[in-house]
Amino acid sequence: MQALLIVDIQNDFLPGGALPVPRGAEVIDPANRLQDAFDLVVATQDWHPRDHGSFAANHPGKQPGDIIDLYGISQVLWPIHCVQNTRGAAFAPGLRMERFAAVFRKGVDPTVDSYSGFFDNGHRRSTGLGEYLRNRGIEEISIAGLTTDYCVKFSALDARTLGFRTTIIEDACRGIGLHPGDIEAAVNEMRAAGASIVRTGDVICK
Ligand code: VGL
Ligand code: ZN
Repeated sequence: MQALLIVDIQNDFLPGGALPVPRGAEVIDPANRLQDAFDLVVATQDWHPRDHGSFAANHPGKQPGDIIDLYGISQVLWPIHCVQNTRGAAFAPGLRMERFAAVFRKGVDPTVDSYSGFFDNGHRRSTGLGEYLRNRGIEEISIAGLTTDYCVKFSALDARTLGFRTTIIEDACRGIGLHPGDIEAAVNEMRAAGASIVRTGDVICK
């Protein structure tokens, strides 16, 4: 049984949003077309309280891109984004949602960020995603969405650690690229962890 994991295709990560990902909107079409090739479709949603510790605005004197120690974990600071129940946190208009069997929200705890859809960055709390997929007989997870160098990457690494076969559909993902080379390095890291890197055309016959 194979699942498609759609990561954080939300307004704030698209052009015009609070933390826009270059060419982020280009993932919507492949994410839509991929869904029917899978037994199960699940999504993650970045879902922060307004006082979240990953927001630069909550640390006087700090700017987005700065790195701080957040309760013992290194944290990149971001613009305020994906605040619960705001338009920025909503899924992109145009994203097919009728096949979403479940949505896993993450980044809810103000004291710790959660790039992975499976665990917070301290690996202390599970979102329930791994157990959910395991209980439904899923052995392989394919990932599409945002962002290649953060939430896609950390979700893929956790999927590998949990023992799932893991595939990244590279053209259905886009990265932030805070520093030159970040996106390529993320792809290499996922590959080194045992993830397969494929393209949409390898998954669906058009
Ligand atoms: C993400 C930065 C902050 C992501 C979420 O979805 O990759 N990146 N929050
Ligand atoms: Zn976030």
